[in-house]
Amino acid sequence: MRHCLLLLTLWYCAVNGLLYPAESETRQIRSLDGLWQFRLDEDGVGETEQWFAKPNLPQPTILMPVPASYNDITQNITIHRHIGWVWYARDFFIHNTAPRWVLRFQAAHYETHVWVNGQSAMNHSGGHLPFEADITRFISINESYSKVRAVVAINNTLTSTTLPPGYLHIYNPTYRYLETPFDFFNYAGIDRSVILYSTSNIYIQDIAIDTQSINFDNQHVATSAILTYSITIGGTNRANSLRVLIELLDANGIVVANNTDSQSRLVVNKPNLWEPCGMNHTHPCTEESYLYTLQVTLYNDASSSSSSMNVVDIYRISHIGIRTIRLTDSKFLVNERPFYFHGANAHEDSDIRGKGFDRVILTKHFNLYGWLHGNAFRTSHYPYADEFYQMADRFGIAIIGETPAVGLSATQFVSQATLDHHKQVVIEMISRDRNHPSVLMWSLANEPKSDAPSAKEYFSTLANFTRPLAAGRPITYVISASYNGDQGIQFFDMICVNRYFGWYSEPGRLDQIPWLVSQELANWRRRFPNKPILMSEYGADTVPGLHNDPSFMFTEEYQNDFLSAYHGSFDNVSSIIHPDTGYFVGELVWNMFDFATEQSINRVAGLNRKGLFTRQRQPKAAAFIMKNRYEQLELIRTMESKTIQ
Ligand code: BDP
Repeated sequence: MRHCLLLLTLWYCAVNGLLYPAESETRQIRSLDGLWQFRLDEDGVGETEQWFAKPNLPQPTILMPVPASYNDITQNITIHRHIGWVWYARDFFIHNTAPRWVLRFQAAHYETHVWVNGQSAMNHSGGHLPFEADITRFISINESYSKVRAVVAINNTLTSTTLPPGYLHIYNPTYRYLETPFDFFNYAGIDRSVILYSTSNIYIQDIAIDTQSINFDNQHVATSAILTYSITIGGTNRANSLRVLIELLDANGIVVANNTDSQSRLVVNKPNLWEPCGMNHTHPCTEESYLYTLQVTLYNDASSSSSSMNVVDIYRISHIGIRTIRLTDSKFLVNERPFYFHGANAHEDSDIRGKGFDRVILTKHFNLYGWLHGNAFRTSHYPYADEFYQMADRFGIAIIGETPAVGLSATQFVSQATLDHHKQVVIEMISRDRNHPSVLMWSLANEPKSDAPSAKEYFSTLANFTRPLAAGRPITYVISASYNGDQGIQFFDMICVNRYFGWYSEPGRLDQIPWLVSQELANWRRRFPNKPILMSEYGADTVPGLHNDPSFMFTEEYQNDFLSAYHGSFDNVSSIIHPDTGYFVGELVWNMFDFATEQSINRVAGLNRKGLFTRQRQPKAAAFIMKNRYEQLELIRTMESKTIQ
């Protein structure tokens, strides 16, 4: 993927959306998660010594669970803070029951090289996004089975052109320290699942869907919707006589629309719409959203016979939501109704696993979201595992999908290599996530130094590049610069600002917060009267169990008072409380959970403690304050003017 020529990337990589591996009548799936052989390569000699070609990695090796970040699995500080190459290896068998086998990594951080049976199979640069390769050529297809050895080398060193960037310092003579200009620990390794799946020789390679057209009657009931779609077929020996059938199934499995063109439209009468939970008159955040399934069947003859004998491939997307998105100068409309984002951002982060994907953590995350009545979060500060988006589709949680471009400074804005890589990541992220109804907006960066003069051209170029790919979503980036200093947001659709009044500025001065927040929002509004505004981060570090009355910084009382101090100013300009004059479309607390960072004098025991919940997912007092607020926000009917107590 990384080596796509840039001129070709728009076409080549955009069509290779890397469909989520799904089992079907024609596809087998096999998890390669489990314990792999693992070792550090502190001298960086593994590739020269061809460790990939040996039957075992050189000793000493240890067992490493996949998926997981390797950093916190042992008691060894050297592994915890290792910088450079590590190696993973495992053997497995492929039974010769399909003509094509694909090895897929849901993500690995950061630079990854993969060998299969001693031969180079794929390289990928960047964490947080999947990559895969057809490995059929490395296995013996004439036998009934093949023994396969997969060897993976991963380097977590960040540079000025990686996303996120990092800066390696080497002190006398070989002490290595990686400076990371962002506030989360640089966890590394095979942190998402490894999957082996099969397809036929000719196969459904990509599906792109757009549900941006719905007709409403005068009671605002949807009378019909148009889904446009495009199917890409992969494989070399293409027969001329391929035929494709696209069917949309409702939640009961009944076909409600179909088509036989590979690029066309489906018309759905009286559609059930997807909406974020708690929005207007729809389901509360504890109930599921309405989802359709798109079923694509590829036949190997042009006759109209749909016999299963002729089926070459079947792929289903089971999270199709019908909804529209539109921005006005003061509102974020979903299905032509004002939507107000409320919730807490998070990190992929938990005890022991680091950034390792874990279904227990995932499910707890969404259960807590339902409990909290949150209806939105940003995938700060990188694309999350696919499964988060699938759950968000299901429970009606809105997602702002973010690239890993956190910590960009003037150095990056003048680097063509950074811009090229940023574009590549945008393509990979949008190709992977565009079919999720929950994704309502793309954030292309977090807190870049956007008041640097060179930010103007960088973000203008990036916005122009992204807009045609954005699949109907608005684009933004998240700002820490001042309203009059920022150079780049003029090229984007929405203003998302992070502010820490009463914490990083005016520490301890809770009484100043309401005025500062109101001023801040009004200033942005004056400069950009045509763009809705959202507060994408606000929060205070809180040590659970620490109390002081009157409230002092770091206590649970302070977190309560701090968050509450922002809310009156939000409500004064809220687009749902004041439908005629409001322009403020959402509030996202920083953070849902305490999370790991580098050790520093600001981070007690290496944690950012701004969570509403601890890292073990237990509530601090502020979680109850926020639950109460979100329950009340959920009750607001947009046509009525209300204030929140
Ligand atoms: C914000 C950053 C976020 C940090 C947060 C903090 O966007 O990544 O974790 O500050 O310091 O500026 O808590």
